Amino acid sequence: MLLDSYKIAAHNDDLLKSHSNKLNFTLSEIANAEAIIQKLIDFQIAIPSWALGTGGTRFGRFAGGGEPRSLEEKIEDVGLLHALNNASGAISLHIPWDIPQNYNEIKALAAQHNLKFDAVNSNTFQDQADSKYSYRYGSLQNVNKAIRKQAVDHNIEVIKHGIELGSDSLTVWLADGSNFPGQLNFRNAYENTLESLQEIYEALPADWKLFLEYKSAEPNFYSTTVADWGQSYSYVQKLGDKAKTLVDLGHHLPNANIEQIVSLLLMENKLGGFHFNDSKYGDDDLTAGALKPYQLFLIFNELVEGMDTRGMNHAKDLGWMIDASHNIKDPLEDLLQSVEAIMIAYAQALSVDRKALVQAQAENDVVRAQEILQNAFRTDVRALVAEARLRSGAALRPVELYRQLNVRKELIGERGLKTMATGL
Ligand code: AOS
Ligand code: ZN
Ligand code: ZN
Ligand code: ZN
Repeated sequence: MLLDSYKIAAHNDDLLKSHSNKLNFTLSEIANAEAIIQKLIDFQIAIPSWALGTGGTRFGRFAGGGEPRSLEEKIEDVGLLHALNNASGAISLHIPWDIPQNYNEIKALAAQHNLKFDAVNSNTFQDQADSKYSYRYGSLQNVNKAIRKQAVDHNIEVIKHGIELGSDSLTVWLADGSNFPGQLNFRNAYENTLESLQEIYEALPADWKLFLEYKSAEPNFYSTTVADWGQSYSYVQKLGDKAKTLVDLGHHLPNANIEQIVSLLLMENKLGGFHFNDSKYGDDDLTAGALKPYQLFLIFNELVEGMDTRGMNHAKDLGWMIDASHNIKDPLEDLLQSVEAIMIAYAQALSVDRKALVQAQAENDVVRAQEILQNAFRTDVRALVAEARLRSGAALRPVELYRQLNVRKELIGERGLKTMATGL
């Protein structure tokens, strides 16, 4: 299904008056509001192909209706999101869940929806039907060289798909680790992983990046071979300039200071990008900003400060992606909410009175520093985010319009009630 731009315009017309009132008030509150709106228009967040279907847990999965059944339908779903918010202009594929059959057709379909291909993801955490060896005891870390080679070859295969589609980064997330003390020799596991990553790194085109994601636990519960930012940093440091660390917000031990990690990685020029989501306990993959919006704001505060200091391009120099999916909400509504929360945090961070903050820090004025940050966090910037959408032809209220247009019902009509997206 394609969204009629006329319907978006009609929706905006209906809301225009109340929007203008809010916007005018916000403009009077925030000094650099115009610059913020422009940055929001440019900002895009990639949608992971695996978030378009209802996620499950190890206990079960409750599929929603009208889920995409093919790569083509996943692209159409992201196209819908992008039409509604003009901020989801890229899709991230996971191989082999999303193997393209015909590159030209897939590229043409994506172009029709104004979508680019973000990072391609490899999968060595599941055994594939046609693979010779099992990853039961790990992939890039495996004690068996032949198994490591199979995993390396898969990653190189993924890079090739990415090249065909015009992607320019590979995200590697490893489930590798151990479940019991004594199962692994940590040093050997590290060295094997490093050697395998080096082989993958050598296959990267010159203008590509390799993102190495870390995760504290799950599916292994005693050790993970790339368990935290320091371990990822140690690998990417050895690999070379094209290798960077990827921060998934749900992959930390409880109460980790993620904003400080982000600041340090950025300073070291080793921050690759993000998998945004929210969590209370672990890798919960809940909607971004659903639980800890202040943390999300503080992360963006470090990003804006660090990127501006380094003269980086906010829209292009990091990989912005969502990695969220769970088994309750309509996935498309959930993704619209995540994008909105990320844009709000970004806009708030852009509105921080940075000069005043620098001064407060220099004077050790702790109270003032907190006032400055919380003032930005508590100022309602939703009208700026909505204005960015309005100016780029998207909807003032994406979730509301999605419901008004009965998009899910239409999708169920097209695809059926009992569909199951490929993925987890
Ligand atoms: C897994 O926990 C990671 O977040 C990865 O990014 C993974 O590839 C993705 O979530 C799909 O399972
Ligand atoms: Zn992730
Ligand atoms: Zn995860
Ligand atoms: Zn996650």
